[in-house]
Amino acid sequence: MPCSPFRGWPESSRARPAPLVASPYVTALADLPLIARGKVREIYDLTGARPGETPDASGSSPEPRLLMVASDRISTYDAVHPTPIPDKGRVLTGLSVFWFERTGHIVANHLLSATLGVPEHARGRALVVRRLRMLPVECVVRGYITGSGWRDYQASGAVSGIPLPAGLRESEQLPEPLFTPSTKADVGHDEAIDFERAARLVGDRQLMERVREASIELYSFGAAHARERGVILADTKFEFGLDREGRLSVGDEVLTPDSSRYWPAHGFEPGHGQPSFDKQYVRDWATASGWDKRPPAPAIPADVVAGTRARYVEAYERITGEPFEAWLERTGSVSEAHARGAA
Ligand code: Q0N
Repeated sequence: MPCSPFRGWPESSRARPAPLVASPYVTALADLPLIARGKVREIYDLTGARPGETPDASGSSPEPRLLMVASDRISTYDAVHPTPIPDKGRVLTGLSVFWFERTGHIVANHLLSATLGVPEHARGRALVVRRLRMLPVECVVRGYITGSGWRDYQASGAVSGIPLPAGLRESEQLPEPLFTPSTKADVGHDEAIDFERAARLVGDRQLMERVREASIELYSFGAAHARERGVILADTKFEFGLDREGRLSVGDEVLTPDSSRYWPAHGFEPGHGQPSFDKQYVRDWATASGWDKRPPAPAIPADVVAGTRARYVEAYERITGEPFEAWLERTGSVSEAHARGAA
């Protein structure tokens, strides 16, 4: 079978499974065709949901648009907990927009609007984005040696085929940021691949070189900004695609705590694993609870939910330098109670 260089462009909308966690903002979007569902986010098709614009005034077809919705679901150890973290989806969406708006000089992105076209009950947690033809690779950049990169280094002295100096300690900053792509696995874990294999998968080596360059620039920009605000951006993952004109664009979410490892700079110390800025409360509690880290993940107690929510809001405020309330106001966010039709 010939290997298609691109994913995305599903031929038609697929059958919709029931939501993993019943929540008003997810079920209220159920009339839109679902394009993709992740552990935490959903993407819906908005093409054809634009009244009076099909075809548009010029007679050309409207630009294909999607609605990307971030839920309040949280996963630890690859399992989604049944308890939501209030406002987590809005924090992540607000952070993504912060970075999209500041990195356009590095590479184009899929953001169209956080207000126009976003259903009222999803305001703050959803974005209207350009539909892209997604490249079939995950674009990971590592500034510090941790996680699977640390394991690969210990086993082979290299990460993603890139040899590294001997004697690095766990969590240590790397001499320079590394581009360490992986495959997009539909189920299970993504597989680390070297640059040459990523280039073959994408089918265009020059394009892959631009993807690597843009990825490293995005990481370096985000890491420098975060470091000035007391946060270490250890590593991050991007997804790229091509728009209708063939322009390279970054899609998905950018430099959020779900797509990145953020560590508090205070107390950073190489030689062991670092606490996660956002999820450490849940992980510490989960470990102490005796959960064996296999699905199903347990419900999270109220004090751990509150502490975790506060960390997400703190991450937003530290990185953006503005109150989280400002994001909610700018996007016309309504309370969940209001969205549910209560008082
Ligand atoms: C797309 N995925 C995988 C959210 C993240 N702009 C786009 N155009 C076409 N397709 C996609 C995007 C984007 N972003 C990306 N699936 C479709 C990542 N998803 C999984 C579900 O949660």
